[in-house]
Amino acid sequence: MPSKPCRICGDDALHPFLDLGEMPIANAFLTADQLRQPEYKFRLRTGFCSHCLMVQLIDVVDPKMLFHDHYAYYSSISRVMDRHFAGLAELIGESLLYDRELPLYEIGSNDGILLEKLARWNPNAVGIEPSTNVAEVARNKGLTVVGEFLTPALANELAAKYGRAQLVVGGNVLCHIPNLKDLAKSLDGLLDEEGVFVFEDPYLLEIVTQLAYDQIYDEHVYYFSVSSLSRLFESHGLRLFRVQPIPVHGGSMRVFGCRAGSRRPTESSVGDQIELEQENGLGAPEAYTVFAERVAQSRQSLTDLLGNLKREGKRLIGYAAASKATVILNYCGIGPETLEYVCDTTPTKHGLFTPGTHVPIVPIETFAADYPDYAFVLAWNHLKEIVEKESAFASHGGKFITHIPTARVV
Ligand code: DWN
Repeated sequence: MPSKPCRICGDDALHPFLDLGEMPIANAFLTADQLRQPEYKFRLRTGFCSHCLMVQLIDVVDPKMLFHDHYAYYSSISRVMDRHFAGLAELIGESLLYDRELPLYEIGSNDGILLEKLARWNPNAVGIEPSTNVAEVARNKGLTVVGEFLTPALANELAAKYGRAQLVVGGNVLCHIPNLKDLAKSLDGLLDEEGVFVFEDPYLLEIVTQLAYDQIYDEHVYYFSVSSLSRLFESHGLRLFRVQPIPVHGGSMRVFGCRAGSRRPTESSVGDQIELEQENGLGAPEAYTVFAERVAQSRQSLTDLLGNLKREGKRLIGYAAASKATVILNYCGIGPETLEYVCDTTPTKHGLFTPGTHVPIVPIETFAADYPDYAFVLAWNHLKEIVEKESAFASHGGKFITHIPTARVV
């Protein structure tokens, strides 16, 4: 299958390195009626641009098919994420905000998990969220949310209405935006002269090291390194001045940026991280070829483990109908013949089926009512939180399975 030019720099040296096959939309959970209809699928494959170093999806799904009035992911589901965003709001409030009159904007504010904490520091906190169902949850908390995709035109409108921002923030949003040139223009329209932006996204070096291939799906168009991001921002008159690795979502990077001409000095963390990425080979295609080979081995280890347990007559279920679950189940060919069900805390997912593989999704109470032998944690990034809160499962002799980096019983 031919590759495509780089979405960032237009170079035609995009090296395809991983093909996870035909994939449904990760969050397109199905009703019983929809099981009989054909599902939208696209080829899930990634490429690396050796010119601008950006790792990206080769085929991109129209964002309007992903973020709409029934978006399945509500950010407030995890206690760990709630604590994480409380920490981010505190850091922002204590060290980055500099003028109570100037607004701040959160891109992709979802159900308001971060925005409500930021609003305690600055009453002029405005969310921008195109998935209208989750935006409504945030509005019901009394928050101001604009229910649209951020575009340069909207950025100018917002700056005219609320003022230019001392801060623009996005938690797990930047990598979801296919047109990053427009995003840079939007930042230019929104940011005050000394304004700061902060983004957190899954970090490429962690994805590669931990074999977190299930971070790769339709919503995540890019897999950032500090090297690729700093080049991108520099080409648009912006500059990273600090980076900070953070543990959430299996290993993410928090980046802090400003206008290129801002008085803020660039801190050593930026150069140090770029050096570390070079040492780990992220600037050359070979690292990605090796990654793809290890991903195939990881799949084998998982299908072997689950197959052996089934042959021993064990009862297996999936835990958490995360977006990542769609990737794992489809790429590894795991369906209802292996997993009795997937349990999940999100009420709107109950009664639906996993995209592509059609495993029924049930409430967590179903799991607790009749414990299986093994629970395969499909949101491995929440493994610690899940194991801690499900201690009764272990007391009943139940065991958890994880597949990152290779499959094992924990
Ligand atoms: O970037 C994104 C991240 C931040 O969130 C989005 N593209 C979409 C989403 O990805 P995800 O669905 O893989 O997110 P999580 O947070 O890894 O998984 C969430 C799912 O896990 C929800 O359906 C709820 C479920 N869950 C559960 O059932 N019990 C989660 C936890 C923590 C639990 O204890």
